[in-house]
Amino acid sequence: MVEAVETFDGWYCLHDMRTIDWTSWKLASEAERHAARVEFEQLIEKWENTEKQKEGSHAHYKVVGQKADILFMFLRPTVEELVDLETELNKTLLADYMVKAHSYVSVVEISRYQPEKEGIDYGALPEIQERLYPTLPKWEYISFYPMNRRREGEENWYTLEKRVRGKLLYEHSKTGRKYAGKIKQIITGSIGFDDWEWGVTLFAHDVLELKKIVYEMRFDEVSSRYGEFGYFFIGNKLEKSELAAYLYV
Ligand code: 76R
Repeated sequence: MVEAVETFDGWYCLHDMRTIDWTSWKLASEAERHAARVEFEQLIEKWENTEKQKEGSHAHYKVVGQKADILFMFLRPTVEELVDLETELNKTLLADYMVKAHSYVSVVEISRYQPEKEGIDYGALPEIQERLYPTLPKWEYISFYPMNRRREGEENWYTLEKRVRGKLLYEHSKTGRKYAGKIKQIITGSIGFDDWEWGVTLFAHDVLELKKIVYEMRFDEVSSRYGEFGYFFIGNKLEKSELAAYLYV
């Protein structure tokens, strides 16, 4: 049957990319810059507390290339919390020196293609809970990109039977599992939320593994025939402790 697959949906997700306006930042007084940094560190501490309470998670990376300077990724139980968080960030002193570069709104998603035994509440399983409400890994590199499933002539994901889609995704997962321990992936769904259908966020210790997994997956039928890719953001971890060194010129 050609039908939608059920999904488990977890925390709501905002990818927020900003470019630092170095010119105005350099013109700010020492006192202004100090106040902006301290206030920002306090905001990060607030996010850290939320993460400790398991009420959300966050990550911040230095973007390489000219698409942005900082990439924030936030996970929260509700969209309201994401909006409040974004507004709080917008109101900081540091935000006066940042230009919005990009954003992406989605929700952590696990699709339920594999047959499920009756009587088991899969959504309640600890391994599923951990994936729906993840504490983001503090790994060295991140890659974020949005993607679609194609619907063009013979290559139409949305006219394939669910069983066939499940099989293709199962093949895809076998490629994915080869990268266990090297890549951590978070798939977020964004149909109805943002311009693409899914957001892919990958974390890696070794930046080259990002290229390797994405390249290898291009040969899986689910990507070669049905994958359409947007733009890529790639970044290196920005530690709270290096914020001063990063900001001061
Ligand atoms: O949820 C599961 O783990 C079951 C198997 C699985 C599904 C259903 C799985 C495993 N993925 C699934 C769904 Mn995936 N994934 C991507 C990308 O660049 C590219 O070509 C694709 C980007 C990567 C790198 C990746 C990694 N996956 C999806 C979906 C939703 C499709 C839908 O519902 O139509 C997308 C868009 C997507 C894309 N995937 C895995 C990985 C990895 C590493 C795994 C193995 C995870 C593990 O078992 O440890």
